[in-house]
Amino acid sequence: MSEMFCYQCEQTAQGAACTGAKGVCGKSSATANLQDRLTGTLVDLALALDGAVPSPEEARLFVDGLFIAGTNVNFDEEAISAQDAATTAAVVKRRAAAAAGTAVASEAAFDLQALWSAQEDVRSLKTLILLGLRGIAAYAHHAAALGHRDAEVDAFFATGLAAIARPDATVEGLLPVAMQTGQVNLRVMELLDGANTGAFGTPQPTTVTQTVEPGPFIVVSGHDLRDLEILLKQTDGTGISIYTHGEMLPAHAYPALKSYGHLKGNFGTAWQNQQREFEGLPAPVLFTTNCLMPPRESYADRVFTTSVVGYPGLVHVGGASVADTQGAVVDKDFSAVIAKARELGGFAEQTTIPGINGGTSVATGFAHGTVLGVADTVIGAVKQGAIRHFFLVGGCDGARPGRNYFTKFVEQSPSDTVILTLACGKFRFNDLNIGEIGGLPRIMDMGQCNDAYSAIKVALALADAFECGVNELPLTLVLSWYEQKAVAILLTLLSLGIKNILLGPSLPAFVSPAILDFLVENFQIAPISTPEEDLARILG
Ligand code: SF4
Ligand code: SF3
Repeated sequence: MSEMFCYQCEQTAQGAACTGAKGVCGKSSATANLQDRLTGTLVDLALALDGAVPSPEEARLFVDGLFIAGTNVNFDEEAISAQDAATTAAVVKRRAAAAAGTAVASEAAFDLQALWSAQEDVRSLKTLILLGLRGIAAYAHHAAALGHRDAEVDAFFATGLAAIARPDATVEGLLPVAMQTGQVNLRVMELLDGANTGAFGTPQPTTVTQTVEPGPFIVVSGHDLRDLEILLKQTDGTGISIYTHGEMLPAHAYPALKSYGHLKGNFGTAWQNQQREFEGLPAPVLFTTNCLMPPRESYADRVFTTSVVGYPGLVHVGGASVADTQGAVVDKDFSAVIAKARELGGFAEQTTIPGINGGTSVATGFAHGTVLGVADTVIGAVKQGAIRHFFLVGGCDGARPGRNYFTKFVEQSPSDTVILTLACGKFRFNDLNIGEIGGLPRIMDMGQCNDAYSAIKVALALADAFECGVNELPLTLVLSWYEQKAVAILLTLLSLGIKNILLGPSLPAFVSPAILDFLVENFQIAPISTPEEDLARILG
């Protein structure tokens, strides 16, 4: 097969779908089709479960198999095939157990083509559910790395996948499943929040330098805090410094991680700038999760992947990253990355990689624990009129030129408004100095996309304090989306009844006109226009 069909992310070709031999992200049709096959096998597993709760091994297959097919996660056909083979074995085992020793008629494998060719509104909702499940899987993966699982979440992988397999599914039948996807995502984000804060403490406001010290160092990208911790342990006392990249920035705010003196600072900005930022880098880069771009030849020899991430030709560090509660040996061994850091030696002199707007440091650590810790100050400031409005300007970044909307929006926001942010879209403005209100910075970084839970918690607490609904708060969500975690988060917000969300830089290709009408009518969701117009309309 040389044709592919993929429309799961914001940069999809012509805003419609990547077809042909290669996607915009660089994914080949062979890889895309293998990912579809793996997804079909996961549907088979869901159907074979027939309502039973997945075993821990089966849950792991759902989590990793769904995550692996996300945007910019894994381009390695061998790795995807191996995941498919392991899932197929689990399907065979389940079917055999269900048949209780009697001969089982071999059932046809689910072909994802059936989804792509369904009636457009059914296809749209089924896609929302599937992509939402991929987002949930990412969060569940990180929580599992810290030893946290949830039976409700595990069971929903099977429920959701079985729903997308139904040939007789209707819009009316699928809408509640899409809302349930959002609710389960809220549960998994809560699980992950508990896992992160339980393991590493409550994030504290922290200013992080973008200056890299001379000497050997390692850049860590992706979202997995557990992998970062393992690497910090293995490099402790070696003279090798660790710098975060992209979504790893909020790691600096966790007490247990910031206690490592060699976790020095942050390198670079959002994922789409990596090819430029890694060019000629005298250090290795470790990708713990997305977003990995096809590496340029000039630096491919220094990029390492681990866990669900993969790219042909890059060195993959295997082994488990499962938390060992007994404090015994951790399987994962980063010595190849460490050896590369020594070989490359780092910069000879102090080197600053400024942010997009020229700033040389960025602040993070304003998760729900911190913001709600000063809730009285915040509430007082709103009541006295010092804070007129809150904006949550957050989400994934990407390469489209229209994304400078978010920088301009923040720059033009009046001085009596607060910008809460999260995920890698913040690199467009987190190095700006736009001042303070009542001792609090006007830009507060709540963390990774994984920490959207923090924003929801703060919004619900504010609504409680003001004795109103979230939609009545002086709060507007201005979200940038790129990949599947954003889909899961959007479904969560809708399932909570949150209205008037502004979404950009473009609306998802997989939302059909009728489903979009439904979202506009029921949730008043709207595309971004210009910062001037949107600010004027919101602030009245
Ligand atoms: Fe295209 Fe995005 Fe799919 Fe890549 S992940 S093939 S860019 S739609
Ligand atoms: Fe998304 Fe890659 Fe930035 Fe976590 S996952 S935010 S794009």
